[in-house]
Amino acid sequence: MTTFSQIAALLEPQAIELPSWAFGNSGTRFKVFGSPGTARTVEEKVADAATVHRFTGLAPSVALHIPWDLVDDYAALRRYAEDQGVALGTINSNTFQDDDYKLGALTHTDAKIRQKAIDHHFECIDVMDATGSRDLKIWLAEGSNYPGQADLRGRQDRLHESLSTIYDRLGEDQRLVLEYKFFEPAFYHTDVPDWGTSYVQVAALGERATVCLDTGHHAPGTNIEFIVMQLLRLGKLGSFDFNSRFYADDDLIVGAADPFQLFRILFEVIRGGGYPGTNPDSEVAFMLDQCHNIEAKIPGQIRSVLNVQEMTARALLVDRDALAVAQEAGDVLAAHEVFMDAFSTDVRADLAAWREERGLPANPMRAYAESGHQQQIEADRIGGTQAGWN
Ligand code: LRH
Ligand code: MN
Repeated sequence: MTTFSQIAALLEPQAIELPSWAFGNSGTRFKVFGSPGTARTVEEKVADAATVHRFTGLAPSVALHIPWDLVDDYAALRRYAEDQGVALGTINSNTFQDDDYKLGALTHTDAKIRQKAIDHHFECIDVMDATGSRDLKIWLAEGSNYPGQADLRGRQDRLHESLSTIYDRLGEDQRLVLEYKFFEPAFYHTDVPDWGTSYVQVAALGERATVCLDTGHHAPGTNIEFIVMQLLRLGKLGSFDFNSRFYADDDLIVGAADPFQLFRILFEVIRGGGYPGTNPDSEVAFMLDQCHNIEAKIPGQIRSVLNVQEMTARALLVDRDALAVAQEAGDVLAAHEVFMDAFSTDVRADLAAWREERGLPANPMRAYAESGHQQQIEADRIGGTQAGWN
């Protein structure tokens, strides 16, 4: 059995990017609840992300969503973030809230609409130039609601044409990550519904085009860790959007709904060379993509990165040699036992000590609750409009 002390150093380079929009209000079509102390500006969202990093040491960057995080001076925002102790990360485009995109954006039959959507991505790349971001993340809401409504083949061809135009605008140190989702807001077909379609589209673009895997974007029962294995094997796993769900794209705290699934995913990340602690050359980005509809947002993000760290530690505890021996021998139960021994190992006390050794609070959730920070921002952030999906 691998011991915690044998894997402790492998936890050092873990970095989980936070989504700016997790610090604003989000909800469902039924209700978006506000809550005291919620960020009102991009700067306050960045400051909240920095607070999570201060208490965990796990979240050195924050992703932006355009235009939700529109500012006049991205170079100034970059300096502000650095002063707060974080970097600006993935730039997320948005072609899902404009009336012109009702029937599509990059796939639209009208070349003028496609060009408008392409121009939006050019603007996002300009933002990346100012923020120093590497990744342009594209999630497309595009699809149809009724059979016959759309020419599925024609849309794929137009999508390739549009993505090629965007890809050609990227700088040499910049990447495009294409996120797939099997449904919603389209309910009959989605133009990028699964890993295979995303892979086919990005493989046709070039080296710096990869796939984004959002853990909430699969049909129930999908073996997500198998997809992780395959995309790593193909060298096309660009990034994760971590969250968890019981039913659909619930965007709940990662590991909350199914901690064992998170463990299995992280095991395949490690086995496939996607974890920087065991493969320093890994280029996989780890991001959260969540909405804290009813719970406080900063502690929600703290809990989330701690869940990823905890399941990473457990996955690193898998005795790979013993596992390989049992697998090679076809010893089904022995192999499963080796795997489950690691998952069943409580690493919380070891992680608490690991944090203290690094000047971090042993229990970041308790430390945040006792810090008075939440009360402070609730007192300070009076007036103005709380941030949201607009
Ligand atoms: C789409 C998605 C995408 C983001 C949005 C906030 O469901 O996962 O990654 O743009 O959530
Ligand atoms: Mn996502």
